[in-house]
Amino acid sequence: MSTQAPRPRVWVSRPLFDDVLDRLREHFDVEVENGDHDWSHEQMAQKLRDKTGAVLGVADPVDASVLAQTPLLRAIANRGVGYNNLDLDALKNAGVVATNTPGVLDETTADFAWALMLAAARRVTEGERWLRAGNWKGMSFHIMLGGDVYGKTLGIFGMGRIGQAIARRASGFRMPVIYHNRSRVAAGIEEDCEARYVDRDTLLRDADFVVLTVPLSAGTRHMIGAAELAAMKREAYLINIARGGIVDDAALIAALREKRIAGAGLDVFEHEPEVPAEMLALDNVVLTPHIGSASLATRRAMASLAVDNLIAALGCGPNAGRPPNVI
Ligand code: 8YV
Repeated sequence: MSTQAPRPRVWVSRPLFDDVLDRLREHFDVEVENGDHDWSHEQMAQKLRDKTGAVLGVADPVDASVLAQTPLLRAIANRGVGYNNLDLDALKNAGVVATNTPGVLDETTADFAWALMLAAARRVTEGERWLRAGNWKGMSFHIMLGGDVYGKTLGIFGMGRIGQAIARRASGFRMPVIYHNRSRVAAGIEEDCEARYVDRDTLLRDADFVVLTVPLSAGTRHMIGAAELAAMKREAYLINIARGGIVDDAALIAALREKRIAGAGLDVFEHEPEVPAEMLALDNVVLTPHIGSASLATRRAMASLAVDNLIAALGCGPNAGRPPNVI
């Protein structure tokens, strides 16, 4: 009588599309959480203690303290492009492969940056709140006067795939595009995006929309603080679709309250999911709950790519041993 080797155990830290989970179930014993939950380091260690792999959300932390308690762990598939939740050095030391989901969410996230630009400048959510509150008593020429988008200067910090997708959309709005990046991108990309490289101070000084697409790291933490906000035009808008922590939220609240900039559109916050009460009280900021990549098709593509990565990283499927998106 032959006994089958036990199948590797895999943890999925948040709900995922059922048909995508079924692909994992072909290879592994899958434990999936059926509700959204923010995990502490201790809880992560406890969940991962007996697992060989995991599909994680971008807020689920893995560092050396977690890895010290997860002897079986071989691979982590982050379901997102950002990976500031992962300590890559610690993962490397522990021999754990980490992957992310680049490429599949660029256009959807770029659309959302534009949604925030348009909503902030044209006071879309503020107008809707006002209407729903029963304030609209008749046509008025003077209500909700906002800023224009067409023809204004778009400034992008971070010219990776998402930054480029944002820039390419600007030509229809006849907007000159300036960008700043750790290093200048290839001439062909600048040409395709009709984007001009400038230094950081020039971008802050000249842009009517300052859009952040940089990853969060020690080098970008609070890269937009009081001094940078003071350097922006009074008519300018700040848009953050990247990560909380890149902006000093307290400094931004002060700048918005004192109308030192015209407004902001924020999809991410320093202490997500908490949004400061002072921020909630302001009308000149559009606030959304980290949904930049949240179209159905894109979230499906992200889930599917994360699962492809995990299957391959754990030595199964057509790409066994060759996960497409090792970080
Ligand atoms: C999130 C993101 O993954 O990809 C990223 O880095 O921040 C987003 O796409 C998504 O919002 C789910 O948490």
